[in-house]
Amino acid sequence: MKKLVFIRHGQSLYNLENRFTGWTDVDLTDDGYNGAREAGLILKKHGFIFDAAHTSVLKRAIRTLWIILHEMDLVWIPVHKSWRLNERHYGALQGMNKDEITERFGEEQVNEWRRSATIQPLAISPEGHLCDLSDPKYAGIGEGNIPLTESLLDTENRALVYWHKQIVPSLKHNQRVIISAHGNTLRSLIKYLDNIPDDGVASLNIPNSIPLVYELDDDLKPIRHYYLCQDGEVPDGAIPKHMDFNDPENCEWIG
Ligand code: DG2
Repeated sequence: MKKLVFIRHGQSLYNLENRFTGWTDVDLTDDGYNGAREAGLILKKHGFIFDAAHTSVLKRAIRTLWIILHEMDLVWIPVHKSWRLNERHYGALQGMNKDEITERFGEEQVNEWRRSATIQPLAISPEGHLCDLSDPKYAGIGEGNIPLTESLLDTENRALVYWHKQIVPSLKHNQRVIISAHGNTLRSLIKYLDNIPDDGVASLNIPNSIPLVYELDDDLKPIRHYYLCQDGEVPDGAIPKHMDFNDPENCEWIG
């Protein structure tokens, strides 16, 4: 059996301020640091060990991973970073307050931008795009690869390139893998792994800093998955019905 742990970064500054983040490179808040620390401690308490780690090039996910590996005394393992694990590019919405945008455009429209699989929010202007290109962390990716906006499916497509090239070989070699990433990157990988149709992911919300454990068979098909959290506490919005997280057969809360 293969083991894979997904973790959405700890609370970021923009999560706290309720702003669309996307590729904006904001850091963790104090709560975000503490959440990451707790995630590391609970993984350690339950005997998890990793052979390889993957993350995005955004500091909220990188720092979350560092803190977890530090708590687990695993800072020596290989850490691979890729823009392909970045959060979904939220286009012109990046930096905007989610409540203010809802007031301006209405709940239905904003929900469509946030949760439909195929809709892209309005694109960022090419000038905003140039900022990304002048950032050394994107120097090698090629202009054509830097998005101006993305739908969830766009995010899924570029994340899956990384999945197949880097993560699948690692899992096939029986490495225990942790992926520290973002709400929408993780939604897209889970959608792929659990074969969820495009219209089935709208209610799938990934909480910050709660390890989500996947056990996979030799063909990397999920056997079961569960959140690992303190005292069986259920994180807000973490139970998408269509994935049967409520089903005791498929869900385990470990205190
Ligand atoms: C959030 C997710 O991403 O936003 O980009 O605003 O995981 O990096 O905090 P994260 C963002 P929603 O899809 O929940 O609107």
